[in-house]
Amino acid sequence: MFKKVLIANRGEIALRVIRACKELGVETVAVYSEADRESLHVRFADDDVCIGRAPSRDSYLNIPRLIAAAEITGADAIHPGYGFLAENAEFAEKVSASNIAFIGPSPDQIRQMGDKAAARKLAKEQGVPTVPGSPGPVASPEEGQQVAGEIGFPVIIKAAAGGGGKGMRVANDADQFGQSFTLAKQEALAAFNSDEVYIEKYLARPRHIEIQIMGDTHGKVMHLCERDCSVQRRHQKLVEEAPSPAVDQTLRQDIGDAAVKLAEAIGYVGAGTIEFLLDADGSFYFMEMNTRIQVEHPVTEMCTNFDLVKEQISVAAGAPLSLVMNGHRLRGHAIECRVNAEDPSRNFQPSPGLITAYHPPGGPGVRVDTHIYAGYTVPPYYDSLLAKVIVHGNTRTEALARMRQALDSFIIEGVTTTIPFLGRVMRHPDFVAGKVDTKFLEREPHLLKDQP
Ligand code: MV4
Repeated sequence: MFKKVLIANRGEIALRVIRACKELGVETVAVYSEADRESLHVRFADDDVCIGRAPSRDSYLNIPRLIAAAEITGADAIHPGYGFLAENAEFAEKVSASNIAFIGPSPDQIRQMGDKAAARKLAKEQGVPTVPGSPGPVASPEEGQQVAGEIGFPVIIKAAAGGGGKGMRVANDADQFGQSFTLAKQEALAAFNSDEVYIEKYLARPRHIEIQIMGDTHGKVMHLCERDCSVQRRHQKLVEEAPSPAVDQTLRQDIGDAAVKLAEAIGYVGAGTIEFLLDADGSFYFMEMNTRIQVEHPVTEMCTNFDLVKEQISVAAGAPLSLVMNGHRLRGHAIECRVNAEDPSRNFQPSPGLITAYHPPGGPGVRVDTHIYAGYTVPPYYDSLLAKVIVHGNTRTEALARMRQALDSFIIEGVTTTIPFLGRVMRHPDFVAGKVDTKFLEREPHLLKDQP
């Protein structure tokens, strides 16, 4: 096992990783920017290093400083968390080249899945269902028109280096295609420094279903059920749950097997997520793979009774997947709501500032992953996630009642939060019925307003 782990991150995920390390008896190093001096991750870690000014490119994204911080403090491993450098192959490479273990997959695995067109090709070769579309990147608008003509409109043009929705354009007909193609290429070049794009048939109202997988260095890969993340706004997930109300045991086995097959094909090591689109007729299609621990991992932890972050660390240290994990069984239902310092009625405008009062919800089956406290100032430089409320119940109905109760008794004053909005989502008949898709919030704009 490692002796000392440096956490190359901040906020709630830094605290989450520190907790896992403490349980494993591993020492921890926090890194922080000048804006994060008062942060709890600094207080809870055994050692801490200031790595630069507030903007992330000067601190949490500065590779040489992170590696220097690990060397100075004698850390033998780095956990990247999510966001920042978590899926940066060059970072993973430089960490390893400095004789420090990267807690995550190999640089090659990160690269293979970072190229979304290549990942799609690999999925297809492995017999994992993909949406009908171009076999690889599409070079010219003429070639694109031909592919679109074959699969039929509407089509979606996606950036090969993309993911998470950037550089994506829908074309409804042949007339629109040329412009959409050009715009997708421009957006892709600006965002990812690569204008490579590929084309898929556009599904109108899919659900977002993702499979949690975990692989070890001994060639074993397993999956830990799906998460349903269909409630999103502009590709930001707002609510996640496990298991999905739209997935039965047969479908779960089929999607899970597909995910494991793809991960095995690249000898995947560590925690990963394979994203699928689920169509109304029950067909599922590979979308992309994320090679990191995700924000929404706690819903999987709650319904499998299994610690994914501890497993990430022990697998990175060379341990085989634990027996506990192999014996895991689904129990009950878990839901997560992301609480952000944002104003839903003002286009989710960020609301940084001083937290003047704070009281978290509690009770059976209620978990709050957060880094905030009364007197903490939410800095304007980073994402606006304040807390994740995760509930577990024996049934989805029980979990839903727990979530409503938890949100209603969550006090955060001083900044505007998404708590009242989340409460309305938890009471919406379509959400209660489990009948949501990725267009849910577009159809229900009144949910964004306090006075409906
Ligand atoms: C799609 C799609 C419909 N058809 N692909 C959005 C994020 C990126 N990873 C892929 N995305 C989509 N790909 C086909 N062929 C619809 C989306 C999409 C979406 C997917 C998951 C969750 C929310 C979404 C919101 C809008 C569009």
